[in-house]
Amino acid sequence: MSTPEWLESWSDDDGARRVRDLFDRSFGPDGGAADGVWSAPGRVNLIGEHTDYNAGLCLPIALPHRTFVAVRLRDDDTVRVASAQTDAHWEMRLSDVVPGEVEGWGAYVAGVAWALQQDGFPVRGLDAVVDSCVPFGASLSSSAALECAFAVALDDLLGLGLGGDDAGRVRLAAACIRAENEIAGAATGGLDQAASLRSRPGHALLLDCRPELGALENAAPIPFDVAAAGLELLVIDTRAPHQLVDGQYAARRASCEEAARLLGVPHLRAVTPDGLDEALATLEPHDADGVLRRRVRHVVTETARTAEFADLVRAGRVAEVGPLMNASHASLRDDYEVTVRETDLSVDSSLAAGAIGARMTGGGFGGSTIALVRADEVEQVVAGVQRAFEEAGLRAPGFLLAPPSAAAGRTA
Ligand code: GAF
Repeated sequence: MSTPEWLESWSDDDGARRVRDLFDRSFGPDGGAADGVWSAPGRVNLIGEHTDYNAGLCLPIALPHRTFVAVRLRDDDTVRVASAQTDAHWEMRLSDVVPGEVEGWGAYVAGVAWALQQDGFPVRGLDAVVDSCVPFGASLSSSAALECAFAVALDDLLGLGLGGDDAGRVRLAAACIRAENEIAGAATGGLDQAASLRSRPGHALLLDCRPELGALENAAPIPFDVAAAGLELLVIDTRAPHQLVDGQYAARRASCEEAARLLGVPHLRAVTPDGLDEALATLEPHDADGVLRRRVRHVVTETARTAEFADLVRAGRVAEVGPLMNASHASLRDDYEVTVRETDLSVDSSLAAGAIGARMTGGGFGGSTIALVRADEVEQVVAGVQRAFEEAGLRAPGFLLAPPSAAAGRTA
């Protein structure tokens, strides 16, 4: 069997050095060094999947893997960005940034500047570079990490005063969500941006996405000390290519909105577990193939599982969450239909090799899974997954460990 590949995170010093060097190579000759370095983490969601846009509960943690940006403000409104991951510079004037008109990965950067400008802040152009150890296309929120790193950079450089407390960070998260929805054109909910901007080291963040809740009522940090329980959270990047991600994600969201409309409720959070059977019966005449009912069953049961998971963690009973993780994966596989062969195999082989719980994380259609594993069994689980992928003739997965880490902020 080949040696497992570990996807290491970078230290702050290493990340800062990389982007400062890249900045000097890309823009230095034009006018000096970057004004500073900022970074933002990717995330894994412990449980509560496809619930954020249904006003439900989710429970992410920030990863130690971060996206680093070095930024220098300009006097005009041009945004120029270079990335270690691609040769081509991305450039656009802020005045040309409008929904539907921005192509390429720079949309995540210019979109944040645009959204802050829409909020009335005096945003200017910038020269910037990006480098990242957040795996791309792995459902670990590399896009949110990019947006959030720029959000804290602009906040700092323009003196907006939002990054210093949670209420301000909620506004930065809202700008990042607008950038993603309106400029990058991905109809995602707010889970990823909240995780990247509002997480705390050593904690999971219980997000309650009901729109009627005030910014400070909708998130509660919960101590999540897996190490104290003798456990590790293992993340497995299955490297499954994303298939039709945008269309499929938008289709799931549209089904939920259609079901809520048929049920006469503002969102599916309004359907409680006690009211689920009645809601399914109401949908039946409109739902010949059963798709709407499966989607609703996932959303309602997933929020209930998330509440139970959070209660167990709060009670210091983290070692008992395994069955909830497994039930979440089964629901995402059978009712929400967002898993693929690789994520199912990763979960099944993690459990067969001794994990106490496992599930896909993020939007699905490929991407990563997580497994809660006894600390002295990590190697055994990694070997079991690696072997299962080899035997199935699949590309080797990547592995990382995920202690709950810090939110976005200034790095240097
Ligand atoms: C993606 C989206 F960006 C989030 O908003 C969330 O819906 C998640 O999929 C599924 O829980 O990460």
